[in-house]
Formats: sequence, structure tokens, C-alpha cells
Amino acid sequence: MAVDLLLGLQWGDEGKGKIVDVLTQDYDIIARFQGGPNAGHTLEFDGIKHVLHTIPSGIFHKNAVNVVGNGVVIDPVIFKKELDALKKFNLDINSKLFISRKAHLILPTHRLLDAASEASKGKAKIGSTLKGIGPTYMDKTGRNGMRIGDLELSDWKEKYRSLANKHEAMINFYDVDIQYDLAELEADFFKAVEELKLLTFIDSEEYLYQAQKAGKKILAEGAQGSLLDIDFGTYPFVTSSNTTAAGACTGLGVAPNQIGAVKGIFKAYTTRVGSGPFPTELFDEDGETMARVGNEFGATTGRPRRCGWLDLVALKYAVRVNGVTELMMMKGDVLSGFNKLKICTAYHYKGEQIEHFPYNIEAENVTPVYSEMDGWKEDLTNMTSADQLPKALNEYIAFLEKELEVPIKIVSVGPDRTQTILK
Ligand code: 2SA
Ligand code: MG
Repeated sequence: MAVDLLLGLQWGDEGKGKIVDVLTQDYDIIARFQGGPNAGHTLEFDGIKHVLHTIPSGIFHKNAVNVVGNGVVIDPVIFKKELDALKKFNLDINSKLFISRKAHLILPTHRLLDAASEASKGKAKIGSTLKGIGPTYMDKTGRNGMRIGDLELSDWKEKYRSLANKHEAMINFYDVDIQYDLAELEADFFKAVEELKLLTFIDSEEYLYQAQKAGKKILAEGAQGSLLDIDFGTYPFVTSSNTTAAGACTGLGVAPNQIGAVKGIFKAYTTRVGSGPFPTELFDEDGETMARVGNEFGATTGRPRRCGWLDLVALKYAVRVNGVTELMMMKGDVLSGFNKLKICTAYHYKGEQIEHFPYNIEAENVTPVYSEMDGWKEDLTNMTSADQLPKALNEYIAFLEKELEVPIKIVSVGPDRTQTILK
């Protein structure tokens, strides 16, 4: 049985949490393969709104097993908070949530290093979520990191100490004003680690291999989006992991020839949180309307998200890099009421018109070229089937399908599980 992927195709916040939650009924196992508590996956059902950060979005489904894969980075303190927030749901966590021994640990000093690095960059800062993501992946690739499996060894505290001491020296090296009380942070960390140790640690690549062999259906849940990929995103304004399809192979130990459907999620417009180029960004009333109607605030940090028209050049690039086989369009309902909708179909780039995603997309290099389409007035949020969708929306969808050469299988018309139209 192949492993299906679910990936964000823009700069994150496409609505992955909602769609995983909707799709979970078709899957036995939901596995996260990269990122960490920088992610914010929002689920809404039965009048409840819940945000997950490290825990996969299948956690609320009765029969789904959730795996935190080796490619993920885990902050025990945030993980503990996530577990605490789940207590009221009475889930049997130990039989529903497994953690890879090879996943790396975010230490309190990784978070401090993230803050120091950002402070030292001034205006050029990445706009990181300050969760310690970059420094933790640096230690991973630098071969200094601590892994979940280390917590099962008797000398893990010594390992911790020597790494934390090194981090402290590095924080001082940055020479920025960061206030912290490490003793307090460490007390929280050690307490949270003890709670984490009560969970089920597994050799996740072996678990997933056996599950696959036994015919279990597995969905790999991406975090952030393709344009934040460390290799293919808008570097350096990216996150520190491979958010694209290849990341699922390295982040779970699933072989490339075992990947089945690649489900790509995008918003009917574009958003970005944090710094970095964004060619179709709007600074006018239209952008404000998208932000307000779409409630565009970071699910982890609460930061306002930047908004703009759909960028088809960027979306095409993401579809190709990921090998997307089916698309899901989110938040079409937010565009209800616009007279005209714009779609960026090409860039003016260094005196030329191009249709591919170039090396530089900063404003001084790129001006978007737009196609215009008619908008629709109807409120979509109560619609339940494809035949109710307004004609102009169907035309918008048909245009995208033609350009992207991939079918749009789901149209989401609101945040709730039930506001999902299958095509
Ligand atoms: P980091 O913290 O090192 O990964 O930040 C590097 C860049 O990646 C962006 N990034 C994100 N962009 C959108 N959504 C993310 N998750 C949260 C959410 C964000 C939030 O779901 O809303 O609450 O602010 C996410 N995580 C990382 C980040 O903005 C930097 O540009
Ligand atoms: Mg999010």
C-alpha cells in the first residue's frame, strides 16, 4: 500500500490541518515528517477550534495512529502543553501517538539561539517563529544534536549539559541583548522531558514499513509550505527543513517508489507570515479584506499574515517540485464579494516576461503580470455540493486546473470539517 502525501504549496497556512482531519477517515496512520512547533494546524469540528503544533492532525479520529517522524524537531515543553490541551478530549494517547527515536530535540538554548540570531540580523531577520527550529536543524546537520532516543540512555543529561554550554557561548558570541533565566527554562525542560518519556517511542521507519506491508493506509502530513522549503523556497526566508515531497522520504524513511498520491493544498489567494519576497502582495483594501474575512493571523505566533492575489507562477513551480497528483483549494469563500479577481500568470523579470519561478523574486526583480476574472457574490459557506458553486467560481477553478494540469478534487468553503465540497 502506497504512502500518500499532503503538502502545502504556498508559504504555509494553506489549511493542512483541516484537510488531514477531513481525510483521516480514509487513513490508518497520519505521520508528520518535518518541521516542529513552528507549525500551527487548525482543526474545527463540533463547534471546537483546536490548534496543533507538533502532534499530527489525525489525533482526534478514533482509529487513526499518529506518528511523529524522524524528520520532525520536538520541543518537550511545547509538546507537554499540546498534550495538556488534549486532556479534555480523553484520548488514549499512548496507543494513538508514537514518536520516532530519531526525531531531534529542541533545547531551551536552541530557542535562545534563534532569538539571538534574529536580533543580530536586524532588518534582515527571517521572521522566524522563535521556536528554535533553525538552530536545532543546524545541530542535526552539524552532527551535534540530541535525539528522542537519547532520552532512553543513562547519560542524556551529560550530553544535554555539554550541548547547552556550547550554546551559551554561542549566544554570548552574538553580542545582542537577550534576557533569559536559563535555570528556569531548564527546570521546565527537564519536567517536560519526564512527561515526554511516558509516551511511546518507536523506530518509526520500521513501524511504517511493517504497517505498509500489512496494508495499512498512511498519510504523510506536511507542515509549512513548498515556498518555505530549505532548498526550493525563497531562501534565506525559509524554514530549515524540506517541506516538499522529498522531505517525506527522508523524514519518515519511506522509499520514493512507495509514494502514492501527492495531495497539494493551496489557498484561492496567497498569504505569507514572516519576512521575505511576495510578488503578489497587496497593500490596499483588497489585501485588508482578505486578511479580515480570512482571519489571517499566525496560528502559532498570532502574527498578522500578509495577503495577496493567487500567484500561479509560484503555484506551478510547487506543483512540479512536488509531483502533485491532486489539488485542494481552500478559502474560496473568502473571495466572495470581489468584483474582479486577479491571478498572476507570469512575471516581468529583468526586462523579460517569464512563466517559471526564477532565482530572485524580490520586488526589484519581479513585477507580476495578471489575468483578470469575474468574481462571485454568493456566500459559499453553507454550500455542500459541487453543483451549488457559482459559475464564476467554477470558471476560476477550471482556469487553474488548465494552467496547473492537475485536477482540483476538494473545494473548502469554511473552516469547519463539514464545509468541504468534494468534486
Ligand atoms: P522558522 O520558525 O525558523 O521555521 O521560521 C522561518 C520562516 O518560516 C516561516 N514559517 C511559517 N510560515 C507560515 N506558517 C507557519 N506556522 C505558523 C502558523 C506561523 C505563525 O501556522 O500560522 O503562527 O506565525 C510557519 N512556520 C514557519 C516563518 O514565518 C519564517 O518566515
Ligand atoms: Mg499554519
